[in-house]
Amino acid sequence: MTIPLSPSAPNTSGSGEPGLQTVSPVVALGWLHTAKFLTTAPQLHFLPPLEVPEIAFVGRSNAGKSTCINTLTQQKQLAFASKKPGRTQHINLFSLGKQGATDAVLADLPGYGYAAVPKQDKIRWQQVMANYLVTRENLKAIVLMCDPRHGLTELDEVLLDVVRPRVEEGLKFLVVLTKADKLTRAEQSKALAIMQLQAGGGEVRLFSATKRQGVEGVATLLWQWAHPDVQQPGGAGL
Ligand SMILES: Nc1nc2c(ncn2[C@@H]2O[C@H](COP(=O)(O)OP(=O)(O)O)[C@@H](O)[C@H]2O)c(=O)[nH]1
Ligand SMILES: [Mg+2]
Repeated sequence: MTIPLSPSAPNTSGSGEPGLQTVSPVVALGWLHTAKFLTTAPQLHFLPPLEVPEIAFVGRSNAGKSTCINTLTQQKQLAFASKKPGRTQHINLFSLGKQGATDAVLADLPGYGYAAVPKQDKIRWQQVMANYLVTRENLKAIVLMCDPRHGLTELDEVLLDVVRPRVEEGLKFLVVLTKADKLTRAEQSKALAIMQLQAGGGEVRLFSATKRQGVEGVATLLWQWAHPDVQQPGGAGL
């Protein structure tokens, strides 16, 4: 299925794009390294309303989401904190920025599609996810983890349907093709090309935690999305 997302997401060079500034990967990774557990909530209405940009990580179970978050933040346990009893079906928030100066938040949403989960729980989760993705006001970007060996699953497609209207209104969207080390070069190129078609105007990146492929590129993109207006006078972007 082709997803008609908003046309031409800006390139990541930062050159000449209004509101997008250049940042070194070192700065972007340093910023991500400041991630700290903020709070956890079973449903949207338990989350604190926030003003800072929020970047949500979503994907089917086992897609590599926790590993990706831990790699980006360079913290071995951060997203696995989401595995603690009682938190697996929660939305977990991590604050970013120096102490006392949170400038963005990462949201780790529960993985979906795990076969052993009872149907009732699956339905409940889909409702929580849809509610969050549609109504969370400070949500600025969605990062969808996808194992390129499986491609988009039915639930990924449901998610894309849910977020499409917001993406058309300017919400940023990135597909991270995880575990790229499991593919040959040729398979990687093919997976990238196919997903670029499916993701319409969204960004697509190959990523490998084990080979550290794509880490700097994704980090830079997230930093840019969380700091869009820094150069513009009067626009703090919050
Ligand atoms: N080879 C390889 N395996 C990975 C990579 N990222 C995750 N995995 C493995 O994929 C499995 C699921 O990863 P996890 O991060 O727990 O997925 P989640 O359920 O989406 O949070 C684990 O066995 C990871 O070790 C990667 O970049 N390369
Ligand atoms: Mg996980």
